[in-house]
Amino acid sequence: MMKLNRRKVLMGGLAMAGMPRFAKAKDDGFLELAAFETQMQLVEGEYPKTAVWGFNGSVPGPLLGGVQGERMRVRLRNELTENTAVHWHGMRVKNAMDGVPGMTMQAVPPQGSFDYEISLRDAGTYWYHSHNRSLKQVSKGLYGIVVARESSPLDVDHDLVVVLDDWRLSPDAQITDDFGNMHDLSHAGRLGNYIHAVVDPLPTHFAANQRVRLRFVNTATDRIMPLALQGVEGWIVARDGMPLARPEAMDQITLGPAERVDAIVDVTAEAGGEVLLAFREGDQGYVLAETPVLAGARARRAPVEALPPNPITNITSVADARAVPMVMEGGAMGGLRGATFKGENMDMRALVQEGQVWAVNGVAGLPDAPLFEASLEETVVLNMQNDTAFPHAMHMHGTHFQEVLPDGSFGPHKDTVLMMRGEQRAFAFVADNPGKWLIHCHMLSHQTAGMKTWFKVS
Ligand SMILES: [Cu+2]
Repeated sequence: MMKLNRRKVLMGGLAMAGMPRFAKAKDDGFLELAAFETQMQLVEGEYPKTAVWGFNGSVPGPLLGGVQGERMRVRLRNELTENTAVHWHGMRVKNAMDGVPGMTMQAVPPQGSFDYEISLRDAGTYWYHSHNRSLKQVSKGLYGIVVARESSPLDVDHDLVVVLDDWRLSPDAQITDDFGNMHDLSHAGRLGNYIHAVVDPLPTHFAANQRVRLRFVNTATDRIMPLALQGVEGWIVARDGMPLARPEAMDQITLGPAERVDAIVDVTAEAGGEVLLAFREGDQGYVLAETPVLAGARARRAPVEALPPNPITNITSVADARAVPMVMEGGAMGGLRGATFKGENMDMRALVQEGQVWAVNGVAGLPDAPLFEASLEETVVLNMQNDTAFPHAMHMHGTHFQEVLPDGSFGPHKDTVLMMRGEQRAFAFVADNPGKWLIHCHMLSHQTAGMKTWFKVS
């Protein structure tokens, strides 16, 4: 069995879990989401407060959402000193609401604002984050969670969001400003030294046999999170917001940047015990959250059932699909000789000077022409191939894709997938959302350094 030690964080000190502030709607129905710098007690103990960039003065920002089918209106106000924009990760929004500066909207300047109107088409766990200078802005804290609840509530005793992040802090607990240094960009990204979980709402205790829904979100810019739970037994019921056709028995959870998992767990620890969430690294674990367990009278319940499906098309065949190769290259130890950047052929030296060291199909950075143009309702298969020495968390905007499995069946709907070194996997989707959409690595260091492309649906 895995050994867990009581060291809460990698750099020492205590992990803290808190609750973000709620957003209140204005008379016109818009929730205000103001981006500004603030001070936050990120690390407890004798550490000073950390200067962060948050929404409405907290990291994570306010929990947004509602009931599936409702409409969400959010007014982003930029009170920073640089441009920003908000992307709704995993939400199948209209293209104009996708929040990508230069592609779907203009970046919001300081003192500017932008009105987002979003239908909660799908139930599930999603998140929002800055999509402008995103490596820096997400590192500083510009993100929050969106929960779209099922129209009939589940029979659970707690419904908790577990927000995971990885901060790179100086000895006085300040975010280091070495964003985008070439070592981070060309290797595994900006890995931090303080892994932190915020549980919202934070329960004071569980009772034995209680049933708990846990919505895990990895908001880290680059860190893959291997997680383990003790004192519970459970099932994974959704990935990246989308319900699984059949719940999977939960063992360990590994979340790449931006990935989510919804789990429903029963508290198996007895009274006097505790439920632990740990970041697991090899045989060692670091406790991120612990909750005591009190006596409970309720008997354990029936097995967990699948959540009701979301209204997204299930792939049934890829026989007539358009196949699109997507080869990821570059990075340290990647053997990339050169690539095209801004229409110019460059050798590796020139690419390094431009800060562009990753490429998709031989192109670093966003090309002028889309990777492909799909007609509405066309089925597309992305044949991804990771020809680099690092894993990549490949994310597609606009809709979810399903892996084409070797036996010809299709995997769960996902919006982000962890492609390990050397892997070759195919992902199919129906191009049912018109507009211009990004595909990029959600290791934001890699995205910054060139691993991104786009496609068009018309
Ligand atoms: Cu990557």
